[in-house]
Amino acid sequence: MSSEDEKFMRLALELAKRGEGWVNPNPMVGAVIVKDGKIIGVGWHKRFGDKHAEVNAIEDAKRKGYDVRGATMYVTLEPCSHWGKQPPCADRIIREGFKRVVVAMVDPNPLVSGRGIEKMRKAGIEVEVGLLEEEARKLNEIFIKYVTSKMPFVSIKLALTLDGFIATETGSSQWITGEKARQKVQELRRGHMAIMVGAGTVLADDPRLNCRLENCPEKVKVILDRSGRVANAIREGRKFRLFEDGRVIFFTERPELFEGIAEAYPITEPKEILKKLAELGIDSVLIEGGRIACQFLAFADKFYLFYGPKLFGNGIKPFECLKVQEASEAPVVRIESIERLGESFLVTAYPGGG
Ligand code: AOF
Ligand code: ZN
Repeated sequence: MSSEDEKFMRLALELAKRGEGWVNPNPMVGAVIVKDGKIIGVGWHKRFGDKHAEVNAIEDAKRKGYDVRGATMYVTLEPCSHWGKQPPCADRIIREGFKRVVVAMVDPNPLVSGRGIEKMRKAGIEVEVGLLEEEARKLNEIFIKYVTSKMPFVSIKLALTLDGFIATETGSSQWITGEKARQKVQELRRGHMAIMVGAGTVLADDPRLNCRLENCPEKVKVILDRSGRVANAIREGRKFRLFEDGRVIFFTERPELFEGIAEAYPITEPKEILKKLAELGIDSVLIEGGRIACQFLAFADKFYLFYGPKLFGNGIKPFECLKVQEASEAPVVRIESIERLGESFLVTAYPGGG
């Protein structure tokens, strides 16, 4: 594959990213159609349930008056072969007479996984697979986890002092990181369907837990409230900003307290909570409550650790539940990147060493 191929696939990946937040729990997909070295159509998946990227690109080319017969399609995910909310793209590509299709990655969806590629090859289309695969897999890490395991992708976000505290002894934490870091959190929220915190955070900070960027869909707000403290506070007349938009879901031992207030499930075990969220069609959870992070550590797929330029000396530690005694037995993470954000910095990491 040539550097030209790579250039078109990079564009397809960029286009795919425009669907971030809007397409979940489906994948972000981008497609570019090239004929005689010229881009004649582009498309991406815009919204869950809507037309797929491939079809949007074909329609774009036609709208501009081009004939796609004999063209090449660059697509970030294998074209689908099944009937879902949309008809199979592989069939459409065959019908339209494409000569060549370059695919970044095989669709991990068990309903497709190779069948789209096979169909197109059988019809005589030249199909190449694996161009910028690593980038494509990273782009859709949430989709891959969800569609293969039926569990949501779990990200743990923490705002830490330089000496590793998420709050002082008295519970004060506003603010540890600066404005730029908090802006970045908004971007993380865009990519995740749900934001999760504990009742303590709701009572102490009254967070909105929404995404305030332009072009950002509403979030599902998940609150862990074992004893129903938020419900009691509401009955006593307190108002919380998280109810201003989006769907709110409580996990509690006292669902009856939430009657007439919000959706509530009598589940408190972390794994069961995640299973329930997956069942509700939620593919990703950004855990923002530092105090609940440790309970979900075993299920974490990614860490976003924001460090602010402060020292608390003592206070609340996020992973105290670990109680590591032997340094050699500590869980290890693989640091993916370190990004400076004004006076703060962000460490992005995946669990596990290597
Ligand atoms: C998308 N957008 O651009 C592509 C997808 O229910 P459906 O018909 O929307 O099918 C969803 C599946 O189709 C999805 O899980 C993935 O396997 C495949 N490709 N999906 O939402 C797209 N190309
Ligand atoms: Zn499709």
